[in-house]
Amino acid sequence: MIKGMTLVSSISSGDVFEELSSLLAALGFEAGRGWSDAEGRGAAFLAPLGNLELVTGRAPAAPRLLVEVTQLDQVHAAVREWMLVRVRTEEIAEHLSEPAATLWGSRMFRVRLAPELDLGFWQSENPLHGKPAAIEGDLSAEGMRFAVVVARWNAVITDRLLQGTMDALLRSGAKREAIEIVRVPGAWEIPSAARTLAETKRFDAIVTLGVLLRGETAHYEAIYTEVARGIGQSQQETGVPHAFGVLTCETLEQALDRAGLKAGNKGFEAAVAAIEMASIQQKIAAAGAVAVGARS
Ligand code: DLZ
Repeated sequence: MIKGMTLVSSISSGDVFEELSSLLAALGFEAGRGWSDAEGRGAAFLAPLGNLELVTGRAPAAPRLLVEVTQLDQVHAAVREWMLVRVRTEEIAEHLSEPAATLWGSRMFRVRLAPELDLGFWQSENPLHGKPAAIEGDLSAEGMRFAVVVARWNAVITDRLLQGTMDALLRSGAKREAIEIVRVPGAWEIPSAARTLAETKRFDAIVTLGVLLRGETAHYEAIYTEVARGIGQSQQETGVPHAFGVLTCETLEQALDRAGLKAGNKGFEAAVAAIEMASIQQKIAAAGAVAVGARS
């Protein structure tokens, strides 16, 4: 039932208000609905998560305003860069501390924007801190390697699927040189090429693209079943995620619709699934490493 919380901070001067607003915007906070009237103004910044922490018995070991982040050192560098244009280099240490270990298994740095306004940025040392119980994949392909196996049969469609796949991979942060494209004669050949690629262990995921048209394909059911089985088997036996982008359509028109015309681009969708599965694999491996570390 609780949807979110708002910590209202009174800012001493318009200048500090501007400075803090600029810093939060520069760090990527989504702007919320602000307000302004004859007596003052407010600026809202939305965060996906918030906690209310009560402390008693001793003074809080952290600033009142704490922002949890995922890449503390990069955030520190961004704050430092932001500050460099506002504060003389020799004064930076007064306003920005170095990231340091906290008493609660995290690292934190402080930003002082005004005598009464300290901000803390922190990151837990536990990579699973604050994560929901479920492991979910991210959609960032940064640093990942992909192989795309694409059938030449019905190339007018499969080329469009390939375009969709490349679009998704590149827009999600994959490097062009981290994507290998392998063209095979038809859908029948996809499983064996996918398997050979997967066995090299050079790829985080494989995307398979092809089109089987019922009207044009003798033994359509038998071929389709074998292609699907082969891709699935390669995925299961090699442990490398294989995204299934093999269309099975009644007509060319239907296939065109699924390759970017009316019903999305299944090549794009397959690539997104490949990225998500590669990320899930990494997270499962990381969770396993943390669990082993905790036991030893
Ligand atoms: C032979 C054939 C036929 C009839 N139809 C298709 C099709 O609709 N989609 C496709 O990707 N490939 C087709 N092929 C080619 C086979 O997949 C395979 O490449 C050849 O039989 C050679 O092994």
